Amino acid sequence: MKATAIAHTNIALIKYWGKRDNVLILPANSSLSMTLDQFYTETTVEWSDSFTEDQFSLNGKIQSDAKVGRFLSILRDQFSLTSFAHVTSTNHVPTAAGLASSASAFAALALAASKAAGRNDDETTLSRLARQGSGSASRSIFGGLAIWQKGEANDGSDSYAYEIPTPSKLDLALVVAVVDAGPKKVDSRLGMQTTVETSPFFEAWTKQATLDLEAMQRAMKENDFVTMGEIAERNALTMHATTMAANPPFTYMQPLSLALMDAVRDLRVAGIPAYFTMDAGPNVKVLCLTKDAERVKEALSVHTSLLYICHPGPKARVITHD
Ligand code: 2P0
Repeated sequence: MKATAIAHTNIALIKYWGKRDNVLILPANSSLSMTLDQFYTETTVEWSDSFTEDQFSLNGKIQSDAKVGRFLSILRDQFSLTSFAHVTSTNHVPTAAGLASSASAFAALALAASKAAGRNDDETTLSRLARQGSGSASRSIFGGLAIWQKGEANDGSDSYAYEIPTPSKLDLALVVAVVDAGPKKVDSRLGMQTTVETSPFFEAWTKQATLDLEAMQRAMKENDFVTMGEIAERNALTMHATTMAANPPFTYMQPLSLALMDAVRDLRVAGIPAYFTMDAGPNVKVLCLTKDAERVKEALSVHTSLLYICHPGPKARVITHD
């Protein structure tokens, strides 16, 4: 009753920002992401009747984590188990780079827990499960590019991710520029909830994100990188605009984030197609073509030395099991 799985982080090009159901973790809008080859979580789960409580250790230290505890209860319920679990996770991300992600964590945990329970859940089921740990984890079950469809049902049955083909003629890269390795000032779960409840821009955001996703899929089919980049960049800024109008207002941007965005705009003036995106933290991620990735990295190195060139990565997978 023991299994180890790996899942990679993902970065959304069309963002998930706001829930329509906080308990089942159902999003207000569908999202689209790239799974990254460079950063992943490796997790071992053991279910045993001899355990007297759940236990979770991360990078060698026992943790008390409410989200993991809640998720293990959900898994126990859905797997019809009565035993407790011991969970051991390691984040394979550069030390203190602020890139550890709940997406890779809950995707690896869902897969390892399922396999350790002797199940052979398909990817749709795993994505639906991972979603209940953290929304973005639904996408990390898949490699390459994935869409998390918001679904319509109130029970979450149709809210899961699926893989879509990468544009056939484009060799995509994402350069991650680390701005601040410290903990987030506003946790993403709280940040999106404050936005849903108070931001007058929230409704406009969900409408625009839906249009952006359609336009993004069209651009991808047409291998139109410039349009893809323009949509991703505007989608990220639209998401960040909602936070500035929330009550209390907040932003994830720091001065260095803005400097990096300017550097990306300068690259475009110099003829390099590069477009930024940002999540619930100050790091800036730059979508570009692989042939331009070193040039992008060099341009950003004026502002930060912590830079990583990533490519579309593999799907979540089991590496060992009993
Ligand atoms: C995303 N983010 O689409 C967006 C963009 C952050 C900004 O998914 O509450 O940690 O666990 O479902 O998945 C971060 O939110 O939130 C996130 P929960 P999660 O990648």
